[in-house]
Amino acid sequence: MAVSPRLAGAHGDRTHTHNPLAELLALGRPLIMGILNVTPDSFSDGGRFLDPSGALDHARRMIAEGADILDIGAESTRPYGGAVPVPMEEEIGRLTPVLPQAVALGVPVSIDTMKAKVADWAIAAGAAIINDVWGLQREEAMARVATRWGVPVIVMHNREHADPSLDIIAEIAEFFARSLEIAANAGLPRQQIVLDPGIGFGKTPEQSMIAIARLRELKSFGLPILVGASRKRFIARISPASPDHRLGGSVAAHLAAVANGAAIIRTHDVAETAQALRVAAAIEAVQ
Ligand code: HH2
Repeated sequence: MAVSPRLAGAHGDRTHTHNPLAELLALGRPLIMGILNVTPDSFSDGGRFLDPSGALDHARRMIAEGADILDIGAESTRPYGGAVPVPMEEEIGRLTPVLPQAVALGVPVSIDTMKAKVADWAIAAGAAIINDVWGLQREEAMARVATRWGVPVIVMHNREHADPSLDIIAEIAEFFARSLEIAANAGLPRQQIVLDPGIGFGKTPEQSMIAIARLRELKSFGLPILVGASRKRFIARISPASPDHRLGGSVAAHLAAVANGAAIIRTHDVAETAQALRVAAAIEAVQ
């Protein structure tokens, strides 16, 4: 269901007046965030939506298929390394012909960026959510940008290198606690935060699976949880397949995540994910 994104102007005097994410979460069903990568090098769809009209067609298709939120990124994070850093001007240059037009489609847009200045630009252009794959811990200014605009932030767990000896749930919980402290110090209300265990980021394939299997333990923060397992490599460890052929594994992982308390699913494959979530919910409802 589309909830009209608010329109804020330049920051300072005019900030977001309501939180469209909170409205969506209040629907009481898992939400779907559709991925729109305007990058040449994303791990599964790099280069496919660099052309702005192709990107917007894809955005429209995802909304028609049931996306509640669009997550737009213009710099690959390549969870398994090899991402090419993109200068801020280039990241904004890729977003300029796509993001404002995507906002006009009527579902909340989240900006997937590690740079506070890009987040600031994107919110001024109409984005309603910040998605930070370094959980406010890479750039100090990120939390301040979110506070100034009054927008929600997705705080994702990340680390430079996987360490198989770690209790990954304890590590993620410690990371979240640090992010929440940063948010509090910046004056960002706790209820504006969504937590994400960061499937595939700084984790062994087994740790990615543990993060989904023990997701409930992260509910102790009392905040909504987002899971993005779409096409990720741990799937191929169990059932070898190229990223384009990991739909079954992605759906299985996302159903497990929702069963364990995830409120938002970040996916490349909106139609199939929406169908799977609806069928799982319908079966649950007739018990
Ligand atoms: N995964 C990716 C990117 N951003 N954001 C959140 N909150 N959670 C995730 O799991 C997540 C994310 C990686 O996937 P993708 O966007 O397809 O690849 P790339 O970063 O190479 O563009």
